[in-house]
Amino acid sequence: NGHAPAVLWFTGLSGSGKSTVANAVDKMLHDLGCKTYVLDGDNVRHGLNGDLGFSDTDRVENIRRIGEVSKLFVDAGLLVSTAFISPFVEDRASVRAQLNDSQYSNSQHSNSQFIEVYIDTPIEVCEQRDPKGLYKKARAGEIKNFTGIDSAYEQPINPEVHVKTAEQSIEACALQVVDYLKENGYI
Ligand code: GGZ
Repeated sequence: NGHAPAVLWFTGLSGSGKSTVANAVDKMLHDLGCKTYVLDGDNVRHGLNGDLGFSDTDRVENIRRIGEVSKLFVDAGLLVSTAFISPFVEDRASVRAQLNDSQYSNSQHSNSQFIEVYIDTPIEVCEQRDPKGLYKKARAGEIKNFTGIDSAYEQPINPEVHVKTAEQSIEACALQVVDYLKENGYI
């Protein structure tokens, strides 16, 4: 039941499907016998990061802390999936560097411990889905600094996995991630 530990770092807009795909991947990995965990808004933004909002500064700190927590789980040997917008290229690069710098001391595996998964869903589709009515509120000016409306989302430049949820099923999206792990010797 060996697998190489790593973080699957899902990034994308609100409503893009990050949590949905991350949870589907997590279930598939769990069924394959991997030790896994999912970090998302529900278990991090309400607890550890309950003091943070959505200013650029707070988002940077949000991602920094999630990077540190991910590293602990990876050190413990898990395949961790994180599902946060993580809108800034620089912050994702920092987490990547942080994970890959520490890997040789703590792991017998040579694979990269940071796998960027871009959940690439057009904003029009996210806005149409609007599961929590947040886009509507942002358009009405009731929520400020909303990603994609009046706060930036910087697309990944060279993600390890590029997933298009508007074009295929959740199952197919999740399989795309699991296949990447298989093809690259993680599982
Ligand atoms: C973006 C916001 C905002 C603003 C509240 N901008 O669809 P959701 O509801 O469940 O996911 C969004 C979540 C984003 O939190 P993250 O921790 O992933 O963001 S970041 O990585 O940028 O720190 C959305 C909700 O919180 N939400 N206000 N202004 N999303």
